[in-house]
Amino acid sequence: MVLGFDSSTQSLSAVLLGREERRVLASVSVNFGEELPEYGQESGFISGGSDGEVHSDPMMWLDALDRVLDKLRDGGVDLAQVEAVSGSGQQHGSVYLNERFEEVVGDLDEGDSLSGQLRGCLSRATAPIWMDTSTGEECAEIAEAVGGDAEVCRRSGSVAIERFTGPQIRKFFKREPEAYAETARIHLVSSFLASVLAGKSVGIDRGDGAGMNLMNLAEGDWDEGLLEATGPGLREKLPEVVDSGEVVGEVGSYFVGKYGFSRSCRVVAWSGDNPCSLVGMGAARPGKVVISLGTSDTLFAAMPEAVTDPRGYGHVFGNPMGGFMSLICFRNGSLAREAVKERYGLGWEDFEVDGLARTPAGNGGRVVLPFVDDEITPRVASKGLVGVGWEGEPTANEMVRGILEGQFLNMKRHSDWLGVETEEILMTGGASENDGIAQVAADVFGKRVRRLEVAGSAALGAAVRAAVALGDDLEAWEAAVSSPAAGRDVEPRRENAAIYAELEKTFAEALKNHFKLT
Ligand code: XUL
Repeated sequence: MVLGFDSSTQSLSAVLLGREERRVLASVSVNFGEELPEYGQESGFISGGSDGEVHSDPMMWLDALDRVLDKLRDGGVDLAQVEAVSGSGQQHGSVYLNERFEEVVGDLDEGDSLSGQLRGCLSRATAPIWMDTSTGEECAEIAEAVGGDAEVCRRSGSVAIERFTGPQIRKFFKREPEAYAETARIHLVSSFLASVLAGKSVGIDRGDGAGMNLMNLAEGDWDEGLLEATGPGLREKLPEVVDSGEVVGEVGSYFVGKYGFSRSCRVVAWSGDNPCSLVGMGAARPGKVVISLGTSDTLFAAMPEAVTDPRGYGHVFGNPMGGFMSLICFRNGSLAREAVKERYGLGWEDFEVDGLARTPAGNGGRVVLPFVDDEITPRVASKGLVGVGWEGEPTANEMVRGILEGQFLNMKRHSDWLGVETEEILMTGGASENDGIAQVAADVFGKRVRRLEVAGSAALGAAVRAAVALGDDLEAWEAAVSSPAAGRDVEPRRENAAIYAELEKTFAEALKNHFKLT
């Protein structure tokens, strides 16, 4: 058996996979807001931060880890049978530890809780997480120090980004220099929890490490120039960079004594949630592009080479199975689709194939710039929904088609740098259930769209990574845990190929004419 954890923004989950059965045997979860109300972090973070600051209490994650293991053990799982554990963490979040950490984590007393023993090891009481946007100034300083944003992107895989760990570390160093000086170790959420499990400080993997603006993507190690631009003495404070598949240790005695793990149970490096999801969705080999339709939409795909987005919007992380992966976020996702639905008094059936059939594919060569709200890909301030090519206002039906075509044309345009031929699209998230939405995506990309129903793909991916680290076959696991929903594939309509090839140019032109692009 192998165990995969997922420490996400709102909960900590675990999924247990049977290596012989090749299936999920158990899964449990602890929701921070509901089950640890004493932290007062209803959605997993401390509310009311000023100037875009969003932090969480790392002790809450530790209490959740104890609880998740309690639930597994009390649910009858024989944890002694677990041969390897790995995990996934919300990306970018960082935990700051003093010099006591190494000693305390190596000698945890099973009679006490994790948080009770590790609280005194924090050199910063709270952990900035990925929702934090408070480091604009530090991003500019880091970019300036190494020669501009394009250079930060060339080195690290992303331009300097507010939520990324490097700018967050720099802000801490500037605001609290004494506490920074007392910090002996800075961990990511992923490597922090892996360290607790292993009973010693372990490395940061290349998947999650790439989300820090500190790792040189091509070299797969900390980048001297970025380290220097970020904070003094930073190299000594960071753990080493390790392969995502590396066995970083065996579970510590706390977990053996308290939960019954075997002493030989291996801890495989944890990674970020997006890298783990890539594995959990069966897209770890180049050729599949995952589009997740949620509040925001995201597109991610495995990439063989360390190419970066020439426009600086997308990110490149390490692929836990080797090579690289892209992650591109589109802020205007379901919220924008819902805004159209509400504004025009429509129902989701109007977005279905029948509803879309009221208008011709390509809206007669007219496009909608689909930014109801400010967008990050491309980085533009919203001007509301802009219909380009209409004499008057688009009708409700035209707007439905327009926003969907606009969103997928925008995704296609801004994922044109991945350097890998798309074989098929794996779609997930609430809106992917809608056949009309899937059809527009298939037509715009000219590729088959397959629907994935993978709840908890990050924990699943982490567990699969643990199994692969033990020598299991990745393809066999992918086939077992992440097969697309049968009978729900959507094929691109060949008759529309020329229309969309033309519309892509119209869209790019409209973008350029209406917005000042960076
Ligand atoms: C990715 C990002 C989020 C977090 C939390 O860059 O910020 O997806 O990983 O899920």
